[in-house]
Amino acid sequence: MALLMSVSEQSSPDATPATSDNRDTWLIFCAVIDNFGDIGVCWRLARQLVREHGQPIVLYVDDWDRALDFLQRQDAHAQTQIEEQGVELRRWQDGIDWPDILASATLVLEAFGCRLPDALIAAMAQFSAGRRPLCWINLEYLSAETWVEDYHGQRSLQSVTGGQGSTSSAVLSKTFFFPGFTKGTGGLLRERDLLQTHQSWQAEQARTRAALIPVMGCAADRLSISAPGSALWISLFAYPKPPGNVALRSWFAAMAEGAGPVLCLVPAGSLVADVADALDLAQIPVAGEVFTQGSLSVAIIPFLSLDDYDCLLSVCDLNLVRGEDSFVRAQWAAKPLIWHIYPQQDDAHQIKLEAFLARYGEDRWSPASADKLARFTRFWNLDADCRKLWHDLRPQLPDLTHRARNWQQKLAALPDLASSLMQFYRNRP
Ligand code: TRH
Repeated sequence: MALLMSVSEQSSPDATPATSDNRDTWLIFCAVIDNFGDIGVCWRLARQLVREHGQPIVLYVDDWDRALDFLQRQDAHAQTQIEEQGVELRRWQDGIDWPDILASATLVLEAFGCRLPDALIAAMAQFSAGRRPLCWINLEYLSAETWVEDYHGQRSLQSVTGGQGSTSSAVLSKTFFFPGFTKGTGGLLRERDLLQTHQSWQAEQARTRAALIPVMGCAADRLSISAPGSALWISLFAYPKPPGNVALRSWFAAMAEGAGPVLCLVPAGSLVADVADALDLAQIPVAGEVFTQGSLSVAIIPFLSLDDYDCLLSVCDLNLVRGEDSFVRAQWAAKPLIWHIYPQQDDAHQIKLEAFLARYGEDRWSPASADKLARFTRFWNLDADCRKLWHDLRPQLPDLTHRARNWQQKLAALPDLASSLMQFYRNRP
């Protein structure tokens, strides 16, 4: 249960959704590959489209159980559809009557190239024949690479027949929609009041931290032992690196031997086994447990709701994030971040990582801090020894906080992804 006021629950005069036409439903398709990134992005987008644009959304999810876990809706595992915060979530399964579903839809969005069923594509062709075609979008993964601008908004034409027994055929056009960091892309997911919410959380940081402590499920006195107020707060969300996570072990050692107290907050998940190994614990810890070694306290906390996680990012002095969605959220929180990129075959992710580091460091007003951040990030991703690099990086955190704030402001000047999609839809041919 979220204790803190959520990003989108805060009242704002702009928050009233526009009136909508119920025949104008958008269908979003999400295949959960692994982890929570795919459902995280799809859910966040769906929720924002409903709340801020009054856009009716049906979100189809192939891994129903994982989606419900993510949404903390354990009550709904036996159902095949639920309504959550105005979004209609449905189990994506065989046997769906697609022509019937399409009768009220005007846009189909496949997230991250998830393959749509042939029966649905055939129904889209049938539906589109001789009338205004359905808008078909493939939402791509986020990348800071420069080619993204060239490919954003490109279309691919697909000739499709109307399916079993039908002779009608239609040319469907699929548009590739890229999130991104520049004007020539679709932008990043950002709720209307997100920055204002961060501002208020950060304006009263001590109070916000105090309010978070019960949500984190750890005894307050265990967290306070490391000098409340002066301890560096760090959130840690990263991919496990078995066997023997070298980067994590060396970084923990550096923080333990450092002069200033550090509180490292680790949401429960697959990384906890690596944490146990790095701290030489006899057992894998559970949420609520806190371990102290020298200057370092490591607290295992529950996997938070999306909004509480935003709050945590907001009041930490450094955030270690991963994948796509937590990585973007940390940028909106305007605190220094270390990104653990989702590893790809043939090390393709290294190019993406460098592309981001180049953009994030391109503001050269303080090259030393950017270089130290980039070095630590590279070592973190390569699972190399980070001990010395941490001692170099820690004094740079105030400077990196200014940089993070500048970066947030730069990104905030761009349209957000949901608004870009709405704009694209309105202007479609
Ligand atoms: O879970 P991820 O590793 O997801 C990845 C990436 O999206 C990757 O690009 C994709 O290919 C792969 O999945 C399949 O990391 P990500 O993207 O940060 O998603 C985690 C989600 O979990 C995000 O929406 C934030 C949310 N979250 C919480 O709600 N509470 C928490 O306590 C934490 C740590 C995360």
